[in-house]
Amino acid sequence: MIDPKHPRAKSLKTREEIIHGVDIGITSINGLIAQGRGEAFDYLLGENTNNFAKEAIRAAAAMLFLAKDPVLSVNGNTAALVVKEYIELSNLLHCPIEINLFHKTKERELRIKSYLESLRAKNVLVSNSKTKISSIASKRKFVNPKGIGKADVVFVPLEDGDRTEELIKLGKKVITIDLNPMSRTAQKATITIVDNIIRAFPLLIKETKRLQSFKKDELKKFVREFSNKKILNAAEEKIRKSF
Ligand code: PTJ
Repeated sequence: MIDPKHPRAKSLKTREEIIHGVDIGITSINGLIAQGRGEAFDYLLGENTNNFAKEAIRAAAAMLFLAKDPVLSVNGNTAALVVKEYIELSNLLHCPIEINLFHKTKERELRIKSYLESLRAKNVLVSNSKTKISSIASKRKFVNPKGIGKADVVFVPLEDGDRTEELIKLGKKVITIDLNPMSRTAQKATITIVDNIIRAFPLLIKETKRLQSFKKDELKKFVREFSNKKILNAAEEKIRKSF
């Protein structure tokens, strides 16, 4: 039991959630290392949602609304940390959640599927061994034709790899949440929310609800005026100033 008065209570609770994910077989043991990497960047970013993240969240919500076939990609860490948020966003956007794993086993994939469905996720897709994006080096290449295969916008949080670059080459738009503004995914994505997913995802949902009543032209303006380069520079500047 974590004492709520502990100065690092939130961070300790998040660690427990990842450990629980490993215990119930939805999170890879490698997820512990990824979490540690994220924590280090969070520390340097001040452990709060900076303005550059808020700006990216607004553009991301607008882009998701404008998408024809959006899809939310989930892995072992995101399933452990923000499963309810995934389900809420997928319901708001009427879009699928697709399980896409780096340390892929069919067993873990199916366990994540059952976990999501036990929490009433309506549309959960798994990879299909016959459909692949050959240019992706890892097992992340296997996708579902009804999800990532046909999507125009893919939400790909918490991953540092070559998938984003390849999805972009295929003409898809990628939205990520990543505490490391220098990760390959952060650098190549269309929109990078540099923040902890446990803070950013609830804000993304709030913003998605707020933008529901906005006209298409207004949403397009948010996307058009967004510069990911500017956001990444601001995040790197914040990190440099923390020393
Ligand atoms: O479940 P799998 O098999 O797909 O594996 C998932 C992990 C996360 C283990 C796998 O994708 C991996 O090894 O990821 P990386 O290469 O460590 O990249 C994770 C990225 O997410 C890094 O850039 C971290 O800084 C970042 N990150 C970690 N925790 C958080 C985070 N970003 C936002 N919020 C976090 N809580």
